[in-house]
Amino acid sequence: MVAAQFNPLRLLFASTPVGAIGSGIGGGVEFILQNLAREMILRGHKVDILAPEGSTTEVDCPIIEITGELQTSMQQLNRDTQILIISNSILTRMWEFIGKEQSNYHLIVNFAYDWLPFYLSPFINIPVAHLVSMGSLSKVMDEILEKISIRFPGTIAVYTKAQAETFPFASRCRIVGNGIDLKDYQYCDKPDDYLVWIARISPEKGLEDAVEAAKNTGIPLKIMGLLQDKSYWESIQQNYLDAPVEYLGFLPVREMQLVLRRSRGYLMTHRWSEAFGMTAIQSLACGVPVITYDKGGPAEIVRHGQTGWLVESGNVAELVKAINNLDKLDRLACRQQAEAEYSIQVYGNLMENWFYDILGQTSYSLRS
Ligand code: HBI
Repeated sequence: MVAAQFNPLRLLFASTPVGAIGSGIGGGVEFILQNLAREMILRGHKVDILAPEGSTTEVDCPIIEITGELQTSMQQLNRDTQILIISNSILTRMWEFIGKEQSNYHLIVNFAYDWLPFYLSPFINIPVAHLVSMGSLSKVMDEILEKISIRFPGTIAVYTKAQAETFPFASRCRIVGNGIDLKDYQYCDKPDDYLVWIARISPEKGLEDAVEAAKNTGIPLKIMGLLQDKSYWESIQQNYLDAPVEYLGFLPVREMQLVLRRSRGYLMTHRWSEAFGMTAIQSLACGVPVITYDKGGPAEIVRHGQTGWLVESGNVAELVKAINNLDKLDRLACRQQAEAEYSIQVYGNLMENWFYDILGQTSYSLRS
């Protein structure tokens, strides 16, 4: 039994090199990494976190901080992107650390969507589990991901089927979903009269559609999230001067959920194929129905007509119709779906099983 052999697991979580944990630049990955670390520690495993300098977490485990330059976000690049090895790179330093210290761990869990961790996997003597945080973005990344999916079967995990299907090796992706600690979210059955939009304020998140819907319905919209693209936000404010919108900033989860839980509905208006949509399960956990464009991960999470509405992508008129039908949805069903499918316990089991499956594979004992 593999579990006995590796109990407790000694895990190294290699975070995203685009931003310190707590900065918000790493989006959902910052949040998932901390949730998973906390859950693994609760289960008796040892977790070290390897992350850019200045990272802070609420998890009681060592953070190994790496100094240097942050990696450029893959989201700003395109399909023909070349691989950027920058000078004084945090990413290369993270993997130099791994090369030196790998014998202290049973398993590396890589959260970075970068070429280097995948390229180096065959040269590391212990298994690397890759949690891929986005769909297909570039040819060169697809190539290295495909290579690892063949060389080390079962070591690439994604959040959703929709995300897997953006890759040519979809059938070789393990689908692990996501999970949140439901204790952090209080169910609310009597909402106030406003809507919420929660994401990094950046063009691929389609904020203008939600603002237009707020203007059309006259229902106030509270906006939360990292203000990543200031000119984009300014152009929205210029184009929708009289829209009833309010930007509350990038709030920690505790404060964010206090605003989220009292809303009538949560609008997801993403332009790109969102791999998962952490905020969708946070919303369900509060009993808040989700209105989302019918693409990517959120469309797999929301049960149309029960815990939210799926709307044709970019169709603001449909968005408005869905908002006017929010009262047809059952808020308790939203909370119950989060409890059944997205609790940290369910997620912890999925991830622990994934780790043990990787460790149980003989391919590692035959590693060159
Ligand atoms: N870009 N280069 C790079 N590496 C990452 O790990 C990365 C990224 N862009 C966004 C991102 N990770 C996370 O915000 C994902 O959750 C989207």
